[in-house]
Amino acid sequence: MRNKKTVIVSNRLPVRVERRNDELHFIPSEGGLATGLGSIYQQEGNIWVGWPGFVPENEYEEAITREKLAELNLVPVFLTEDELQGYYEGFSNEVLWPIFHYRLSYAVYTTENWHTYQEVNRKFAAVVNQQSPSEKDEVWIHDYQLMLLPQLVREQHPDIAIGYFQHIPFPPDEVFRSIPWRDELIKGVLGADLVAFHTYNDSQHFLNACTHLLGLPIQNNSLHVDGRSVYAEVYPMGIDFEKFSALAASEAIRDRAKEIRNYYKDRKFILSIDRLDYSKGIIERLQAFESLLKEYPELREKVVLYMLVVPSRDTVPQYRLLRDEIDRAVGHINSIYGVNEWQPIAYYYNSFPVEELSALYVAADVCLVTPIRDGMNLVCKEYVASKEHTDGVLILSELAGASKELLEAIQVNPNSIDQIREALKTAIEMPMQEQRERMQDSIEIVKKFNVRHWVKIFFNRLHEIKTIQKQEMAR
Ligand code: GDG
Repeated sequence: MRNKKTVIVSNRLPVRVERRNDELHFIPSEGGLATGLGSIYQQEGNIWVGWPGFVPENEYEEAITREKLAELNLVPVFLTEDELQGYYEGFSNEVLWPIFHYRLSYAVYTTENWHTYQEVNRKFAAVVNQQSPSEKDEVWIHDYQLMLLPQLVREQHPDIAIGYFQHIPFPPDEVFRSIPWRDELIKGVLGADLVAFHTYNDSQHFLNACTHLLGLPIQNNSLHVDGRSVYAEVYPMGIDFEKFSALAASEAIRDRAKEIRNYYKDRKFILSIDRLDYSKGIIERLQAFESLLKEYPELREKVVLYMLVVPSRDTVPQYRLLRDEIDRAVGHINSIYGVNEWQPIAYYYNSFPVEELSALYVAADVCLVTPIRDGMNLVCKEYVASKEHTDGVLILSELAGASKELLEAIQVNPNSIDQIREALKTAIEMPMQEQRERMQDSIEIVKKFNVRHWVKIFFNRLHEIKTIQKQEMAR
């Protein structure tokens, strides 16, 4: 008898294909999701379905890619440039991303992009359905690019277990209502048996949207949809704690961290790392740093803000504008406050290897994580995991999902320049003993609720829900 098969689906595969000098390269992702789900999709019989990150130029490239990826249990969904434009950049990143991050005025509603989003979700469904899942199989769908997919799979396979995880926030229903196609989106998600979010508020917002928009009554945390119970629950994602902790403990990384600190002459080293995104609060963070230099002139030349911004979505106009705005703000602060010996901000618009990231975490006295909205935020957890042997203080936005877990961080409202400035002052002056005690509490949480734990409890619950549903049917 065939064993149960698990199918993971996400917009991107955990391996990306790159064409360099007419040769295809297969580059594994270091992301948390790839690590957490590695032990699942790499098991024989299981697969991961997603876009491989490039557009093949001909059938030969497509065939080679398919073959190579098959060896890794990966199944590609090939998309054309037009599909990527409409589904990913257009609908996902210009409608869902801004609305789900409470930025109503950033949304651009285009019917054509909505149609492409539907078509691409159908394309993903066709690939999943080709894997001929049977009743005892399970499908775990990830994130907002694939909100229609649970229902599209359900239509073909009424009895299989389907989970959906949303990595970004779910906004209050009156914000979600702004999207012209909101009903179709939640009906799509409701094809799943378990709909999961990082925080309680997100799950409640989703349930409220189902009630207020579709008239579905809520029973505790579940809804009755077409004779099935669908559960909306909370599973905060963790990181690969062991990886970051081991990197931080290694001699090479510790040496590199020392080198970084020496280069900045042992000044208080404040670290900021994000993807380029207006949800991350980068401008406000720069304003707060300037305010620190202005209000506390004695700190000038004693601190350095090391800001790494990783290029992202720079074909979307708002992202290009944000990049220019950051360039201007950094230039302004460095030119006003800098002296020969000292530049207040070391700014990089680049992507670094994870070893360099780890050295920065080890070197940093303060990690400043102040998103205006964030589903979870993994950077702050990676910082904590790198701090078993060195001191440091985490300043964390109360509007990041991680703030619900990391209660010992200095929490700030990310829109308050004053609060961020004062938090920086407190962090810089915090006694070592207090730093250690607070960090130890955070370390325990990040260590225990790591990414493997997250995967395990999600699947356990999905199986449990399937059993409950069967019992309900039998009644
Ligand atoms: C979405 C949600 C949620 C960053 N720079 C480099 C680099 N990174 C890595 C970090 C971290 C990841 O990227 C960023 O993760 P975040 O969680 O901070 O942010 P999003 O990309 O917006 O992710 C978010 C997440 O999904 C998971 O559910 O937490 O709320 O928005 O892991 O280390 N990695 C390397 N070089 C860099 O320069 N190698």
